[in-house]
Amino acid sequence: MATSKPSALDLKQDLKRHFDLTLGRGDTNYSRHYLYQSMALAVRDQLVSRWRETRERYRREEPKRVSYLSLEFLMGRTLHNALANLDLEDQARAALQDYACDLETLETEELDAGLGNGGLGRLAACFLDSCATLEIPVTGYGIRYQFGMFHQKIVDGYQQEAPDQWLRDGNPWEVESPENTRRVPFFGRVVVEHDPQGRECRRWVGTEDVLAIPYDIPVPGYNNDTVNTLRLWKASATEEFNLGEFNSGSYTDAVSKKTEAEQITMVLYPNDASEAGKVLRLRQQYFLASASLQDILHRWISRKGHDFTGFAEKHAVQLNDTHPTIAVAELMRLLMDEHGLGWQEAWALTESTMAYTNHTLLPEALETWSVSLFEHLLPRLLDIIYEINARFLQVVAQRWPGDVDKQRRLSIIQETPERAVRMAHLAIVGSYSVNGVAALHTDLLKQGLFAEFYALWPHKFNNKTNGVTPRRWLANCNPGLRDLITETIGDGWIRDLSQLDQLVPYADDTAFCERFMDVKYANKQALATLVANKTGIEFDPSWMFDVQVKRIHEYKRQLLNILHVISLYDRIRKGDTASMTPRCVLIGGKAAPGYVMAKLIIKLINNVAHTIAQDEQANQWLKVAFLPNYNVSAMEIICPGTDLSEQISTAGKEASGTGNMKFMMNGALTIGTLDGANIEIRDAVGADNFFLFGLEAHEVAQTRQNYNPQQYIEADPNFQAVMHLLQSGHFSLFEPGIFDPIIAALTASTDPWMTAADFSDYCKAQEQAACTYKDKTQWARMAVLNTATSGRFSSDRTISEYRDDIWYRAPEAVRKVS
Ligand code: DL6
Repeated sequence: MATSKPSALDLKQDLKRHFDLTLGRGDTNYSRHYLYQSMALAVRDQLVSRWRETRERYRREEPKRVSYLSLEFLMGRTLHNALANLDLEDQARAALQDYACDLETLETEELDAGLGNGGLGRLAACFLDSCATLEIPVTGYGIRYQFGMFHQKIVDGYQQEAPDQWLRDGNPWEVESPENTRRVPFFGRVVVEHDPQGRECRRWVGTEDVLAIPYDIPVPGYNNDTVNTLRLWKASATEEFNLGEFNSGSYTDAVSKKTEAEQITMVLYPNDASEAGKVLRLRQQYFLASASLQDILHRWISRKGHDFTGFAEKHAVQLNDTHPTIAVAELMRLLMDEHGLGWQEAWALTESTMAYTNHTLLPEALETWSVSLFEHLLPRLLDIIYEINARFLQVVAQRWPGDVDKQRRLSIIQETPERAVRMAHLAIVGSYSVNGVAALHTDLLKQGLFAEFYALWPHKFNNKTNGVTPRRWLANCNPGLRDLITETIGDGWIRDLSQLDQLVPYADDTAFCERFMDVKYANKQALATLVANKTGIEFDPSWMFDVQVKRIHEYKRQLLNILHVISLYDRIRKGDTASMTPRCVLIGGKAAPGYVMAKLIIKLINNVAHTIAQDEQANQWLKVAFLPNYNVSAMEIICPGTDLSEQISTAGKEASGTGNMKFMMNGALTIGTLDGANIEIRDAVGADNFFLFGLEAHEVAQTRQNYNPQQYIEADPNFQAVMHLLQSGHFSLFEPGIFDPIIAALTASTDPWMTAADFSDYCKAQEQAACTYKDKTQWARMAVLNTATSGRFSSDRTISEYRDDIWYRAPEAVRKVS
């Protein structure tokens, strides 16, 4: 039965009750912060009954359940999304009337839930929205990091990191669920015993356990009554452990053990540069996998007992990258050691339950864990991995008899340079489905990184091109465009984004195009305000807004972008402005704290921006800003106000990209390489409406054989001028030589990112974009076409494909592939 919607008066009363009673605030103290908290609680009340009904429905109907295991969920803010999905925006505005505060202002009180690094974590958040909207019973399982993605400050052009205190004022969206606490073992040793039948069995003993306490966050679908759950685990020390230590008089040891246990969920992992960090990271991964699988099994056992027949028909576990892949071995352990199944039965069940998504082609991002670390931290899991590997290598030997090299390459255990567990291999061996996240990416996995696995099990491999939720990334963040689209084609597109194709004819409708660009102009004003507030740089909304926001990484080539900016600056200084289009360049993103080169690139961007800001002549044509602390909330202002979207990674390196899709939906044109989902974006919008440049993935590989960056510099006077400015210290007058490492990397024949190879072609494509921008009619047409053809990039489409091809694939097919 559908839950009734509250009136404005109901919501107002709930708001007041929470303000007065739950939070105990008085009439004279209408601080915005407490008002936000009260509104969040009032809206949560509305979610709670739907949430309970959804859980009851799932219990009654027993549909197949999907568990989405991810070390990252980059949720951003919740209030606006919840109001929009519940269709309560008008009621909330009315309820606020007495408090002299508008909804938009109130929403800025909420701190972003930044429990992710970038695309992978944000994808998980978009997927949760789509699953609830499509009414698929999916539970997200993750970690409740006390400190999420660090807060980035820019001081003298350098990135500085500060802790992200997102839980400082509590989190009104979460509900602690202590009755579902699970116990996760670590350390200890494995002993061999014999059961009454004399069969050998192995037991993990002497473990130091940590409690996993769940905090549940409701995930509402769009305008339906489904509310799914995101369950985040917090680590806590066990009571007995503390008592034991206290009784033996070791108060300080007890406290330090407690702190050690609780450190597991203290901080989102920023990089894996240090050994100490590695231990913590593996502990996080196992903690998440074990607690979540125990949760899933507990639900099964409480209904069906220890008969696991049909378990795989009722459960799928999607592994978001290799991070939670230890789940393959942990499910085996739980089924065998805790629930008495034999190896064959446990394995059949495991490999028809697990599905793995790969998100990267970068070899350095493929996780391995040293065997010695495993032995110390998770000895029983290592035991099981060895057994999985031994059985798997028999399959390899049968398929390729005598090919020892192949066995070595495919083995889950790598022997050199140190013995280590290859998590991607464990994921592929233990899963019935392996998918990439864009067509090119999946092809490259099949032809390159995982070619031998593909030869062995072609049926496991499939592509699921990423998508983003059109609620957050169009309807909610761009109300002007939402209203224009809805007025033109109705509001069906919010649930079915393919309907945007009805806008295609409007690309030739002058009045529509004018309104479309009026909305864009207003969004550019909002973006200019954000940039001015955060950086002091004034952007002119009538200029072209050229934007690159994403993690700072050499493969994403923010360096290429800033080299082009330097070339424009050089032209202005030389007076070559006759054909120039004024532009505002915005770059934003965080570098991993230990990634020295990425941090130096941020410094270069800031120094170039500063030099240009000081130059009156340059300022007539060019503004450059680096936006500090780029996050989800900032993107909600940035993507509606962007004209030109920079997607300029070295071809073959970006698995998919999702920012590219957000920009496209909001009517930005892309300048990009044939990489990741850019290829599919260009196919959808048409080559004429995309500014393409650069080497293709296969050309990158060929060019690398004999790469000579100097040759590209010498062939292009523009490039020479840029290098001259850089080398002369023009952007580092007070810190001579600081950019030498960048110059060295750019000019090295070993540069994996091939920046020099693409520079000239990139500048040509930029020139083409600048010329096109001058033709307002043409630009508007292309912008409308980008929005109109973006339907494919909805995460609803992506999730429908996961549902049909992976999660709800017929059980026979599942059995066949396993
Ligand atoms: O699939 C989501 C997202 C892709 O869009 C990006 O292209 C890809 O870089 C990112 N991958 C990761 C994983 N680790 N690394 N590197 O974040 O996934």
